[in-house]
Amino acid sequence: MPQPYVVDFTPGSGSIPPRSTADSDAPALSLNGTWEFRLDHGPWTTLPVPAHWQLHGHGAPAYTNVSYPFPIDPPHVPDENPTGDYRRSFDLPADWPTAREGARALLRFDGVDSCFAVSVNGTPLGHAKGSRLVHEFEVGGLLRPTGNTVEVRVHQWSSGSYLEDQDMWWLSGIFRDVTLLARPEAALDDFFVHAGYDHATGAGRLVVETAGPGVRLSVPELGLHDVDPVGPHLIDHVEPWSAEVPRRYEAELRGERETVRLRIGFRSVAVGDGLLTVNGGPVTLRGVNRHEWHPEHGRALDRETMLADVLLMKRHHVNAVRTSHYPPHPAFLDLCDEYGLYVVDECDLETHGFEQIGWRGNPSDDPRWHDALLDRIARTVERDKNHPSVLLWSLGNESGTGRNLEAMAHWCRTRDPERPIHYEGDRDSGYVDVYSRMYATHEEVDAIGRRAEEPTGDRSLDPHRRALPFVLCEYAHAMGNGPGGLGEYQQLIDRHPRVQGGFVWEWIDHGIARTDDRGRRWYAYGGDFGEELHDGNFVADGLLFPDRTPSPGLVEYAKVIAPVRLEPEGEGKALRVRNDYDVRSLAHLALDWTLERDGTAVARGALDLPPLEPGADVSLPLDPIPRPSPGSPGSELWLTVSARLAKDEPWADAGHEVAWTQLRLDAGASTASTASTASTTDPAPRTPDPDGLLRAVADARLDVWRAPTDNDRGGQEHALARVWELAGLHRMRHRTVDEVTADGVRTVRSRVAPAASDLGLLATYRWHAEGGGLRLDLTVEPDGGPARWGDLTLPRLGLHLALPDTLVDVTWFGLGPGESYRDSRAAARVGRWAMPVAALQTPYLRPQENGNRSDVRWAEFTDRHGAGLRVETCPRAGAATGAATGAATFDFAARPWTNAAMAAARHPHELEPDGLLHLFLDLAHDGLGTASCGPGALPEHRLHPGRAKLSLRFLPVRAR
Ligand code: IPT
Repeated sequence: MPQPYVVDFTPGSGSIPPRSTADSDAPALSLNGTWEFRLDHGPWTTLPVPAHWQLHGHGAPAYTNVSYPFPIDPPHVPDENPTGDYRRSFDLPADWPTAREGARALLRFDGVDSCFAVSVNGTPLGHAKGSRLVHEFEVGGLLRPTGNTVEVRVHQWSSGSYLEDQDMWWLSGIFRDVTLLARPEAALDDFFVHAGYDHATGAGRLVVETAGPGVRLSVPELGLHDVDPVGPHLIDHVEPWSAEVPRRYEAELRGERETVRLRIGFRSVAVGDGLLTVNGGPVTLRGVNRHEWHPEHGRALDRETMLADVLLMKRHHVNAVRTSHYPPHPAFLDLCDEYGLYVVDECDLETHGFEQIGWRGNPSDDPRWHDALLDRIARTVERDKNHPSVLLWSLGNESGTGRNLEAMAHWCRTRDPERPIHYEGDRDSGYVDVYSRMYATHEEVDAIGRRAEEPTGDRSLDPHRRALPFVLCEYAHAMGNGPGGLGEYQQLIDRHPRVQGGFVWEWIDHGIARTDDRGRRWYAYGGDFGEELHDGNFVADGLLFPDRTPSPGLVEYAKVIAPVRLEPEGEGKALRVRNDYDVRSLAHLALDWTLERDGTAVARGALDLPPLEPGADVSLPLDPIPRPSPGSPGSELWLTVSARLAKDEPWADAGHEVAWTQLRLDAGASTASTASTASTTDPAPRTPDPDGLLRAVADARLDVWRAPTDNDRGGQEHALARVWELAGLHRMRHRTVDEVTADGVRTVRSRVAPAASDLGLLATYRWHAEGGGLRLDLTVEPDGGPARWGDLTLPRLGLHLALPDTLVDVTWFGLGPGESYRDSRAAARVGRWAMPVAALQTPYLRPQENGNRSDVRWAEFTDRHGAGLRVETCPRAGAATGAATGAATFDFAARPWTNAAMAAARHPHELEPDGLLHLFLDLAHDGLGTASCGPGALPEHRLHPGRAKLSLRFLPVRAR
């Protein structure tokens, strides 16, 4: 039987009421470090604090998304309830104020998962639940100068676990800081800074509520010296705080025995006239959902990791964070204040698993849980109320609806009327100030933008909800390859003032770092620890890989949300520049340009950029840029214009690129290259034998399948991957219909089709010698016409070639340098790129289609001597133009394993090169979409079979 406190409905007992974090000069003693530890009354050992015991060899991590990993039997938990005993001793520093001097002391826990009891020197202090919430206990009278002992008993499961069903690893222990805080007599225990900004007058209004008597406030920069904190202090002119210009004023609150340092940001948040405004102006949230994650330390993050997140966000133009789904480590909010990020601070609350039983018994609507829920929101708001970065309070995530949520909203509104309230789970939005949805389709977002959405369930709430501003608290599920369709969401955000942006799900893959017996590092996901119930790699759905390398999805997002738009106009004679910042002018940016002939820079320069105000745009003539004489036929001249930081910013160095665009200056010329770089000066070919290569080329076969992406696998029984598999697209057979050679042209007609189906594609390959190599003209058409295929799309349409694996490098002219797909290619730019084949691969945590390069004019695959194969597009006599699949460019991917091997592997390190270089030369792909959680690819990005043509020339490349 568990101790009663583990499974009662209370939030705990014995702790002091929640209060603000403070940067105080009162003595503090960190109790982080090595503690004695034992699990389940086993032998004593040691464990670091902060940490999760499962990541230090005690028990194992487990991942479930929605499902509770224990029976839904609230408030009870199973008998198997891992319990960790922690203890350590400590001495007080010499200058520690003694209880005789009237000083108190508090023992502060910033995060303990999920329930704990604490005692000092043998005296119990109390117990608490609320894993990501602060709990502080009075210990003053119990302390002695030396030889103090603190003991903490932590339970993995508790009644609190029912309130903490977030989509993440179940990890236990003291995972945030433990600190002993001296509290002098008449301490400044709590304070509430209200620093409003009046955008009409530019004035600031400052009120600081404090608990202690005789407290004085100083804000030297504003001429306030030792004033009564409550004021109100009206300051004629202040510079407001915003994510774009996070201006803060240094201040001090001075009590008799304690001084607290404040950094005040003046800003006002409001919802009015259907818009969410900061400092009087509407904001566009370019956000991400951030779970705290480190591949080795789980949710025990150090400041460097938090800073790394903030810097990466700022460098990728992210301006808002939803702290999904719990208050973050307090230091993270300091960084958001300092560097400038808007925060939706979310309460540590999720009861999602109740959805699986029709929300029966949901704590959100059960009066027995009232106090626990109210305690959670109070701990959230009280701790974080003094951060200018916090714009909205969020009641929690996926907790259904109910009276307790309503009571939380009411409490919040009373305690802090200056911040609007967010909660997505109550669709009717009766007690919130912002209408929020997750994974809404483009169509629905458009309807909401027009205020033409479906009415509320309870019709009486409709006028309220319809008048609210809208945010997508989650969208564009960044799982695996994708998300597709970001650009189209951004167009809706740009078009509709009501749609004030969104938060991509999510910031980082929660992969757990492991090393295999060959010393290779890999990242574990659900199921890798033998969990009986788990949700696989659904925990790996971030814009960053676990090691914080940006994924192609983040690079795409950065391009799509760039706060400056550069658009060529007037047939390339001018450039339209638009300032999409909310408050910042463009004075901090500089424009430069580069002219490239076939990917090689031929000229560079700078352009004057006027300091445009937010929302303003201007057309800049491009005449200062020289137009070199036309190149050889088929060559391409591209202009790239970039807006870069003119000076260092706290989050990036001068020169950091904020926005860019490209335009072709000799447009109209054929995109096909005839100027082969294939050198013919060296008559003695080195490896590989060029004729052998051309023979391998001649075995090229039509290929339509791709290793399913996580998005292809999404959507359960309607998952595309399943539909394609049922149709047999992964097991196409080839039947040669006929083969004729006439006038030097070998024509092979083939029918490509899966077993047990009468669906098929007719492929006609026409091969002939041309320019020292081989030319292929391929035509594909659906047997019996496209109608036979109904709704069925093709994963991709192209060729598969098996080449020797001695080809290890690739150089190409086309979109790059990263991968791109038809609905995720905004970030790719035209250029000449080179990298090893290994670097073409994107290591999604579960192997899947990746690494595609689009709009390629030519590509060379070479061995370490520089010899190999060149593939180029070539003009097709009487080529049909205009058809989506009749393009004069191709896509390619190259990898040392097959698509089937990729689809079968569970982790990238399991993939073994099979001795060949598999080259995929494609006409088109089905879009990526975001169906792993959300809508699939938009109709215009689907690949329906139709008549398609591809003309390629294959040439040997000889070693230089
Ligand atoms: C949504 C959750 O809010 C989030 O925590 C995460 O699980 C996400 O999905 C998917 O990764 S809930 C979903 C049922 C829409």
